[in-house]
Amino acid sequence: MTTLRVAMIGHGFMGSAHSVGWRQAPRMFSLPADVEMAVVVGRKPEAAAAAAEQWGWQESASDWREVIARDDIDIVDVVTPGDSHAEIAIAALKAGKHVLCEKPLANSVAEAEAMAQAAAAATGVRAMVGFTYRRVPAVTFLRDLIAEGVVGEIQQVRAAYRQDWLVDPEMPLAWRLQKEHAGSGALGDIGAHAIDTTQFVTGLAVSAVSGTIETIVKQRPLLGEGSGLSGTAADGYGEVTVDDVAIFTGRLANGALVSFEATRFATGRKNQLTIEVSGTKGALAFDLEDLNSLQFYDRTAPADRQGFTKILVTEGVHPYVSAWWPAGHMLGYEHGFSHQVKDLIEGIVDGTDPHGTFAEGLAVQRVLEAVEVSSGRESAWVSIPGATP
Ligand code: SOE
Repeated sequence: MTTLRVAMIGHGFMGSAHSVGWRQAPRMFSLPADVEMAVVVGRKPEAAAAAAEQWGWQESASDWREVIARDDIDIVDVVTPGDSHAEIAIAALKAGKHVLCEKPLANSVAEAEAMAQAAAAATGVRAMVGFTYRRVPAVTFLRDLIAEGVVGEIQQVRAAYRQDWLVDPEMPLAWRLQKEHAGSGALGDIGAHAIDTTQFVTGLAVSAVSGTIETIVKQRPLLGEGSGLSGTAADGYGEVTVDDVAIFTGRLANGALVSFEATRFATGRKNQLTIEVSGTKGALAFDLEDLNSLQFYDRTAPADRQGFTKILVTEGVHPYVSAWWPAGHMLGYEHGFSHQVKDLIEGIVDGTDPHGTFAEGLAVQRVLEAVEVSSGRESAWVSIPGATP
């Protein structure tokens, strides 16, 4: 059997989640290749060495260019902040490596276009963007049910990704709050998931948007220790240069409307991605805070038996589930990362692109940019006489 050796560039929160995927997938699924966690790369040698030790990477390194040039590396997994995705992913593709890149694909449409072109030009090489929630069994199953026609013609969608970690004004200015590193704020970080999940489950592209993005807390303490979502504050304040909240309307290719929301200010909502797809024959709803189930409403059921019912997506017949525990045993946040690895390894061995292609990442990037353009236009707002502040 072939052995595929992986280099992971970056080792923050997403690096930990991806490491769990690389470690678990070969143990839980019968993969068509052996996978070796070869090297983890980070700018600070000590921190990279600690990540290697914690997750079981064979070695650590500090120069991603040197690692990409190595002949004994087959797959490059990019889990750095968005500002380096394009440079690393394109270099890896040109070096003939398969690439898994965290979402959003890039920080701009121009970068995402270059990445999609590099992926298309790289023969015999697979490229995948890490829209992990596609591979939560309930989300994959929701997609399958829609494709089977259980909701009929899609007439309306509601998609929201809501967190509350920025409600505290003393939460420090981590890279996710700086445009030069993150590209955008709630919009790109979590709105990208809401957009991608909508396009994935409906099979329909978002063709137009109209919306508003807003920064609620405009200055925050500078970051001291740590990074990402769990840093501590240092002395002094700095400017938040990305949005905290994005609320927008989208139109799907079939004409249906979508209400989108992406926020880090939904007090009490910790990590809630919800989607509800309403159609002529029924409706399906998913909530990440209850990720082992779906809600299904069947309009064709007898009138005296109608109402949303809960489907437990925990059985061997459901996507990905049979590889894990006996039926009925729950899965969690981290399992999607193993499913992503499984599909990528199968795609590499079969020579087919697993879904979540760079072209799909580019499509999401175009929607993100369109929301920002729309938000900059005052004409999106029509004032109500007598109610204007
Ligand atoms: C932080 O907002 C974050 O970790 C996102 O970056 C992830 O994509 C999402 O899975 C959870 O929240």
